[in-house]
Amino acid sequence: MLKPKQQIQKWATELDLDHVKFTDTSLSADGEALQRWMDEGLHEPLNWLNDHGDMRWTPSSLMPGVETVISVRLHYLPEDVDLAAALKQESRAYVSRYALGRDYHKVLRRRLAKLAKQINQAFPGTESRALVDSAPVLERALARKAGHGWVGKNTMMINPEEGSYFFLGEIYTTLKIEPDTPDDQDRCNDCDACLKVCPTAAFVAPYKLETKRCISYLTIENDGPIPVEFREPIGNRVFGCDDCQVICPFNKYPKTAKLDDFQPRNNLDTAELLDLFELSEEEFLARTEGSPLRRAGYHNFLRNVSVGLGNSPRSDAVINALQLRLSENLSEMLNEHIEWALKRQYDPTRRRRKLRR
Ligand code: B12
Ligand code: SF4
Ligand code: SF4
Repeated sequence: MLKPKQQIQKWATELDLDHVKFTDTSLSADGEALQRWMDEGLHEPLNWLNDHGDMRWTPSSLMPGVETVISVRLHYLPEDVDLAAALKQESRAYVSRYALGRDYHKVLRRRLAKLAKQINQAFPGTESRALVDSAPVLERALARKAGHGWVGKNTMMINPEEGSYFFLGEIYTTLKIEPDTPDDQDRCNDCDACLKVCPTAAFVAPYKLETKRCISYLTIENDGPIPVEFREPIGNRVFGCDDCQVICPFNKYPKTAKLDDFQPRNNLDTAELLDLFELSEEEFLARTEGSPLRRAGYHNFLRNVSVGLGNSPRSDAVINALQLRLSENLSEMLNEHIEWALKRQYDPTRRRRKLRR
């Protein structure tokens, strides 16, 4: 049999995971950085980030006896999908490139659970647990220590050769394995392209993101109205945002997804805003089966598309569709976004605006 590290890497390759690396569990400096970020309130309104005390940066609080963290990278960018071009077609909906195919939680969790089981069986007396976004884990800090790359000014984990379009996942194990060497040299140097491109000015400083301004938060996690100041800058982004990755020079030739699961489904890469806005709840559920878009929920999704329509070129078809939805009176929150969009459609002087700090 191969040595444990090589054996685990072999199994991971058989499971189509892109890269697997190993680290120990000491994260105290990162814990302090996270605490400072939260002390400044930059995590709000995601208050659950602060729910588990030091568990997020102390793996042994989550799983007693853990010796090694196996950090896994899974690339998701579909081949042949356009990036910046889709944002310029204002009648089209832009769905973040990670969300065009199947929900990564399922895709990655299934593979990690299988890998954890293989480890448990091959090394009796050890315990291994698969984690994907489901537990309080500091994924990027672990990935950096394990040698996947560095955390850029856009706060993304970036690999110098393969870019940043990947998900992270982990296995905590009581099996002791020699840690890999970090390769976390900061290669951002004097570049600040990501900080400048952000449509909602979400970076308070390099390496520091203010959650409540990020379009990813505003269109996915946010369960209430989208503050008016962000609606124009959101443009046609109806689910998530990729701008601070698309502009990054390390994503010029990014590694793309091996797995078919991440290929666009139900034409989400080419959908028109109007088509999405006209979906009934049943059609929305059918069209987003197994997709991360389900996470937003029907009403919040229509809220996002209303904002997109308010920013799209003036058209009678758009105005009619907005008026029809308004007459359905689905919710006060949605009505207010539709009224905003109608006002924008009727305003001949409107422009696309980017926020600045
Ligand atoms: C909360 C969250 C968000 C929030 C806040 C984002 C943020 N920048 O923190 C929102 C909703 C805005 C968000 C957006 C997105 N997210 Co998100 N998100 C998370 C989540 C659940 C927690 C992140 C977290 O703890 N943030 C707090 C900050 C402070 O911690 P951190 O980013 O890990 O930074 C650490 C290091 O940078 C380091 N550090 C920073 N400064 C310093 C200074 C010193 C001195 C030291 C020693 C260390 C240090 O310490 C920090 C704490 O350890 C993770 C999953 C997870 N459990 O980790 C996914 C995760 C980070 N998200 C991910 C993705 C894909 C996205 C989006 C691209 C989705 C999209 N397309 O719309 C955007 C990207 C926006 C962006 N530029 O970050 C991926 C990132 C993969 C990658 N290549 O980096 C993750 C890892 C999910 C996954 N399993 O793959 N996300
Ligand atoms: S994902 Fe978009 S909104 Fe969020 S920080 Fe990056 S560029 Fe800004
Ligand atoms: S765009 Fe420039 S500053 Fe931002 S993460 Fe990439 S290299 Fe770093």
